[in-house]
Amino acid sequence: MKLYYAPGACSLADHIALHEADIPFSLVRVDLKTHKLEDGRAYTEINPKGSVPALQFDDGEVLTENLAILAYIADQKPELAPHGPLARYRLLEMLSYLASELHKAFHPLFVPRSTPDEKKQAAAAVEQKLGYLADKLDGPYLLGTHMTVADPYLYVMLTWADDMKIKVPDKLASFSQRMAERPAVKRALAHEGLSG
Ligand SMILES: N[C@@H](CCC(=O)N[C@@H](CS)C(=O)NCC(=O)O)C(=O)O
Repeated sequence: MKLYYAPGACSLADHIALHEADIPFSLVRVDLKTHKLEDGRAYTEINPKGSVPALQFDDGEVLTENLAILAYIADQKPELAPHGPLARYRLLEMLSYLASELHKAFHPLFVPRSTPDEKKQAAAAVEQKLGYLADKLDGPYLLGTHMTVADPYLYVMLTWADDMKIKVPDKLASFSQRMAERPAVKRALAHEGLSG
């Protein structure tokens, strides 16, 4: 299995989750400026959408979208999914919020052509959504007492917020520190050249 990634991008969530699940995989780095792989091939041959992550199975089949890849990983390792009634739907609910609300809200902050006003509005939207998640956090992890595949996704976006000097609620700053202590997070950061 191969994970197509770019250092520090949202694909870091899938990278961490694969380590947490102890699933064997190899990494293929994508240059998001040129959409090329290190061997010069066009990444769009793998994922026509051009975005990371993409997970390629040994038979060549490719799965894209954070929500789908993280849900797939949770299905391989039930410890990384929530438990209890509606658990599967609670996981999808959270992954959907992270992907379509929080991740999307960051978008103007990554686009060079965004105006300062657009960036300011985007930062305010990110803060509002982080506030919602902080209010909802009722335990060490997003969906309760144990880590699920939703947590690395939030963790990655908190690293972006930090880099962009967006105010992170205290509860989420503590969450981020808790995540950073996990061996799987340390391993993934080291593999992406991001530690230290
Ligand atoms: N809908 C996709 C979005 C993924 C996405 O936005 N990836 C960013 C990096 S965090 C990317 O690859 N941007 C470059 C591009 O789309 O060309 C998902 O949830 O997986």
